[in-house]
Amino acid sequence: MSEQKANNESGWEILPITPNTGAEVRGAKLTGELSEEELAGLRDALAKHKVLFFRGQGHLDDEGQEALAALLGQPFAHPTVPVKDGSGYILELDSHHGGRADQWHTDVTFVDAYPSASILRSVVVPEAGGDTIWANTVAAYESLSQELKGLAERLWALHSNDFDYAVAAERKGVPLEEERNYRQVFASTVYETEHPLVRVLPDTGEKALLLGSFAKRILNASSSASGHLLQLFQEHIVRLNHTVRWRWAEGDVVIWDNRATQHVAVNDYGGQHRVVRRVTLAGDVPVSVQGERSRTRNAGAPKGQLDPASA
Ligand SMILES: O=C(O)CCC(=O)C(=O)O
Ligand SMILES: [Fe+2]
Repeated sequence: MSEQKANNESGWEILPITPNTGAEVRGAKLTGELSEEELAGLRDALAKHKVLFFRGQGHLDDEGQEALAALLGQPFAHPTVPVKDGSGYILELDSHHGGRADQWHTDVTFVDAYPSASILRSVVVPEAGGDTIWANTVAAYESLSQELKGLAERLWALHSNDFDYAVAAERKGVPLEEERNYRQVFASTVYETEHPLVRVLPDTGEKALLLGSFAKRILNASSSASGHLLQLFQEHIVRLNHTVRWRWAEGDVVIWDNRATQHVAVNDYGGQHRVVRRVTLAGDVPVSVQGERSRTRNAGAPKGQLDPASA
């Protein structure tokens, strides 16, 4: 590896895919036993590029992925979806069992301290299609006008995991029954959290927009105004200039900063099989520009027993 290309303390090559979002890392073998230099290099590259792509990590099995997660942070189990059998923290998304994350989202924002990062490994890749796209929510904040930054900094949104699976089931190529089963597990208990639309990231002081498909409405706005505001800011976040798109190969691993990105799995592969496995890392409670922390409204109320005041 030439000096010039080893542009990081890890000794790995870090090749940006777009100027502000996503980099491919070459020369790395991900395990639960990275050196101090590799770990520091990984953290620096993640803070800078927000999404890191690693090809050729076929040596990693579930245990290895969990060991890597434990080295990077505190693994965090999904609040409602059971972990894969025999694993501690692995969430499996299998397209034959309704596992299609085809709406833009940041992972698990319906809880207050949602994950700081996610580690995703591809296990079965469709012959064509099934790419994943990430959007950089720091770049999205920065590209707003001063006026819209000011507005966003004053808004709060309610995030919840409860939504109408029957509506979501209109999606191409997904049998209704398959979708329904998945959604029933996903929203078996209801979580609701109020988050600021702009959070200040603890490590870098960067400001990031916080929305995605778990954001149901803007607080203190009519339902019409709320709908328009959600659309305005969400569409801005996912503008192509803020995104990076990845064509998966088996054995790829992607690590993203879940406080600084949203992502979506493109649902264009019909009945082809696609399997990915994820481990998320525990995060911290967001803080607004004014220094206010996100607020929990419901921490896992059984469905149907929500406080009516919060409906
Ligand atoms: O299937 C994918 O590519 C992304 C799935 C997803 O949203 C996740 O693992 O958090
Ligand atoms: Fe996700």
